[in-house]
Amino acid sequence: MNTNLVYLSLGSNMGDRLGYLKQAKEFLAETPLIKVIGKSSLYETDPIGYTEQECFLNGVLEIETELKPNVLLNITQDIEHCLGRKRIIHWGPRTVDIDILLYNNESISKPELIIPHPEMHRRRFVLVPLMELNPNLMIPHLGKIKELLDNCPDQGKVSPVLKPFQW
Ligand code: PH2
Ligand code: MG
Ligand code: MG
Repeated sequence: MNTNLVYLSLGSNMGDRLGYLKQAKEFLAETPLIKVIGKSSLYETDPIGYTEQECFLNGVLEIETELKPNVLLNITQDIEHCLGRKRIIHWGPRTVDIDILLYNNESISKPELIIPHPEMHRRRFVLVPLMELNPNLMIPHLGKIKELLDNCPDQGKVSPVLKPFQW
């Protein structure tokens, strides 16, 4: 079977944020046909978009998978649901959010799934952990990760969390 290299962005800003992120990572690692091969540090980040909400913990995982993008999307949504996510406010507070950032070098544009993630270049809480994992990454249509970070309009706080609180 051919494996695919995928980057996932995870975030939480409700309740036991670290616990939710750890559980989400474990669920992914236990899923057949998914292998977690890299994890960034976790970062404490200012909320972007809808700002009347608590700060987030954010991180990025690198996985290898034989799953097709739509199957992977269903799995990430099942995990969000299992961990108690309710969709109330668009871009609002959540126990855990798992977004597919990149799937190999592919571009996908379907109503339910757009890859590369259409907001990723506007979000330091995505670019900083992604760059930590792979500083030479080239993102389809968007270019080099380092240049995206240098030109990113978002100046919100993205600060690494202390070691004992890592996932
Ligand atoms: N997710 C959002 C909206 N805003 N802000 C931060 N800091 N981190 C997030 O994960 C986040 C956000 C929608 O998915
Ligand atoms: Mg999101
Ligand atoms: Mg999402």
